Amino acid sequence: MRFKISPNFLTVLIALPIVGQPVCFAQSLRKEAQKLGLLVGAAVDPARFSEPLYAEMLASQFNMAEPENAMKWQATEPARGQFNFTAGDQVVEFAEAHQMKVRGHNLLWGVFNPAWLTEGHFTPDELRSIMKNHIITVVSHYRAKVFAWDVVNEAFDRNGQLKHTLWYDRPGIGLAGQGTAYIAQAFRWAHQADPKALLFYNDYAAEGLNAKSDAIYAMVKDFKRRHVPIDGVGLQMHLMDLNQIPTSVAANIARLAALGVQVHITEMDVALPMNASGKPLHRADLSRQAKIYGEMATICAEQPGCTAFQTWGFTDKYSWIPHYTRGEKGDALLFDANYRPKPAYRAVLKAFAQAARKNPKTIERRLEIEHHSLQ
Ligand code: 9MR
Repeated sequence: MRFKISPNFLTVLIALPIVGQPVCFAQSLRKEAQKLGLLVGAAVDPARFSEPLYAEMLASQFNMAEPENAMKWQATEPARGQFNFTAGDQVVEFAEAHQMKVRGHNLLWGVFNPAWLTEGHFTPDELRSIMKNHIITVVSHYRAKVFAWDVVNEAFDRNGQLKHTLWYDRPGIGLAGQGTAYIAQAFRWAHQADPKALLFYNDYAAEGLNAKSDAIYAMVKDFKRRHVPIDGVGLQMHLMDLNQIPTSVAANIARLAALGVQVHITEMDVALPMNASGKPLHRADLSRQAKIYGEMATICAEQPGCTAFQTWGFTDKYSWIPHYTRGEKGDALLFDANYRPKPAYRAVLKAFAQAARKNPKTIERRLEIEHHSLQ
């Protein structure tokens, strides 16, 4: 199945008013990001590609896509040794048709694994071989198609301690009690399967300086020193409370960049409190949300080491937040449920445009970093 959008379709769509407001394609995040040498992405669900506005917005506004769920363990290895790449391949196909990059997510996570794995009572030796086979098979399948992988997702707790997981110590792959050794092993196997893919560690609540981001920083420093193949850190940026916005994000990005790794903002959303009819409780929150998006986009755009800015979905029609908060929070993304751009969208666009005018050296440096990493 091809998802390419024909130019004729585009023309029709440009002229089409949606709920009284014309869609304006003259502006585009991807055009502005391009000027910065920056990737701007969204988490996507290939099941929505057949929805014309979904596909059109995605292709016109973003130059990167990451499957929200389609490359996770449950999707790719639903039974032991039986791989299914159908949904993930659809993301790659869409991206190729629209000159977008694909970010892979994720190879190893302590939660949301299939029951055959969590309830299999495997020995450490068996788990080690299952993990190796999964990483090598998935990364090999997407070699030269997925340019960057979240190799390990959310391994640290808020105190900077390693979480107790199947992979670490329950029972683990034979490296329990040896700190980040199992993480290093995952990176080595991923690198073996695709030496050119950029390999990331990805986590939430580690955007600013805190115990978790300190632990990640220490791990990256140690990996770099020992030549464990790590290329970047993903800062998820799920902001669930308008009154608790991380500070010192710029300082955290700067210290990671100084170690020689890239930073991607990987899963940004800014949840708003909602009323019982599914509308924001306070209309003014839309501007607060816009301000936060704008500030984070500026921080990323102004640092050469921040090479991608991505949101977790792009339309409020499809987002994990209402489900997760049982309807208490929502409207966390850049486009509303009718695909109309929100103040947050305009804030990000403006942040990119201003950054592009501000410091051409930042852009040059970012392009150098990207070029170097893709050698
Ligand atoms: O948004 C995703 C949701 O649809 C899935 O049910 C869930 C479990 O696979 O994962 C959500 O995405 C998470 C991402 O993979 C890692 N960081 C947190 C994201 C939101 O929970």
